[in-house]
Amino acid sequence: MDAKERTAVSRIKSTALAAKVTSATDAAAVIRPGDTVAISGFASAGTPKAVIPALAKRIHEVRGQGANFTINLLTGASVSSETERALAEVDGIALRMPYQSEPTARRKINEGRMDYVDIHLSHVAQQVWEGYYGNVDVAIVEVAGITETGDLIPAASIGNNKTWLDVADRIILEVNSWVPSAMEGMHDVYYGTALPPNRTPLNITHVADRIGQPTFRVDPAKVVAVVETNVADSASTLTDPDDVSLAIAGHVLDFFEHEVKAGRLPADTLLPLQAGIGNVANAVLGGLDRGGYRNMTCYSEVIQDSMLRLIKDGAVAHASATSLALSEKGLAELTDNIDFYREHITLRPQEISNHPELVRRLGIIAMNGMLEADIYGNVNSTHVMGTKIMNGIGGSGDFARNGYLSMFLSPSTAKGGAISSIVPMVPHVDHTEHDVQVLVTEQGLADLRGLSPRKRSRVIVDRCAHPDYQGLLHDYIARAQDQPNVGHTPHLLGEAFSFHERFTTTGSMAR
Ligand code: 0RQ
Repeated sequence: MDAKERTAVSRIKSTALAAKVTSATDAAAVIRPGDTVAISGFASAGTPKAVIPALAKRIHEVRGQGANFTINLLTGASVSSETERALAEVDGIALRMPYQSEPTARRKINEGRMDYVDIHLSHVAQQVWEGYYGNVDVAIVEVAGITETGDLIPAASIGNNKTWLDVADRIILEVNSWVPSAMEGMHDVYYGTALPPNRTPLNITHVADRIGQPTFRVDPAKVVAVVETNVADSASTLTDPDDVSLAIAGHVLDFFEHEVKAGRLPADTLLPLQAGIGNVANAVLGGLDRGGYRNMTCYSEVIQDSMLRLIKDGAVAHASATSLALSEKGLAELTDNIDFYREHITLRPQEISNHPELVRRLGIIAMNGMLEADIYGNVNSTHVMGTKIMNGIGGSGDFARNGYLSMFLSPSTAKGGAISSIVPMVPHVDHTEHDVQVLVTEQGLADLRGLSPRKRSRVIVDRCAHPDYQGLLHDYIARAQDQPNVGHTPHLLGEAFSFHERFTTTGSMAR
């Protein structure tokens, strides 16, 4: 098929780019050992489907011949597990940035076999433009189509794609005809971001405001290959809310009612919501229709299934994010009703969806997950026992630091009750006590606003710690406060981490 024939039958309407259609294997061949490769993908949506598996195969073959072949991999956030695993299994990644959640990659990072740089998602574009990661050699970006003039219609996530297309030397496009073409128009790609000292204000004062254009620009001269695919995004897995997540959601909803009564949140609409990814966040959002709220908004980085239902019911008027991280059921709901959802959803580059200026201006209610919090409100979201990375900070810091309300949610225990999520001192700090206003577990909600450290410690243990651990924690607080030269934030520094050691030696912190 020549380029002209192809534009008639495929989603590639530009003859110049249709002439560059090739196989995934040939496209992968343009990637060289040592290259920095920036790919599309944010949560489960928009990861390139064909070229990375072909690259992993090539790396495996090259390894078999005794040569080394690694790349540095930059993404939006986590990408589909299959993709991350394919490269990690062949030891193909030398450096990874910024967020991952795939077990093989996680193991290699924790074994010291893969470098990992964990940064705020809103920082990625700026740091790459500034050259912190060196030259970006190749970008592989999934799109939904190419227009006659050569502009690119984004797929189900935007992430850092605009930046990758701007900065990469060589570009591979994957045109995925599985993405509903009616998604066109849902995206708002902003081209005005500049580096200091030339940065100007972002003109978004309401969640639905648009400041950009629906497509990406690309320099056709940089496009070295175009690959056609027809593959579904891997679906996010969601389980039905369990008793713990429902209890957490219940405390959050009671708190919202309380804040409305106190005149600190608008009665009908609250303020724009941001919720992390996962079952707890999904349960909290899913429970919101209980409150009778109408025309709420959401300014977040991912849209999960529960958001679609809230939009359909009229509880949410508009949701802005950078990715549609939906389950199989959610994907079907979206694609079956895409004309409706296009009017209520805006997808933006992640430096805009997570922008501190906008999070502060819009007055976001930020709700994120955590591994553990300490008795003063410092939060560890990323490092188990202070050393082993779980996923990464993701966008949680972008929202928590700048939100109108900053909430962290978690079950009160992990590993079947063997670990307390409330500890004397977190062994790794992602969110400091200054950025954490509310902690919630299934046990209750601790409102830390306006409280001194000593008062915070009592409220956190009384409201959020599991009863099995309350005695131990109160004992710690009492002994810490009962020292000479006790200080503003009492601690028994020699003992603070034995809470964790107790777990490693006995198998349970409760024993
Ligand atoms: O591991 O499944 O092997 O048992 O951590 O814990 O309770 O299922 O909760 O899925 O919401 O994840 C902080 C990791 C929570 C997540 C974190 C173990 C636990 C389980 C997961 P198993 P849960 P979640 C938007 C915002 C940072 C990024 C962020 C996260 C596993 O919320 O990555 O917020 N946050 N992004 O057993 C040892 C503890 C533990 C523990 C839990 N105290 N000690 N293990 N676990 N607590 C999203 C994006 O940016 C894309």
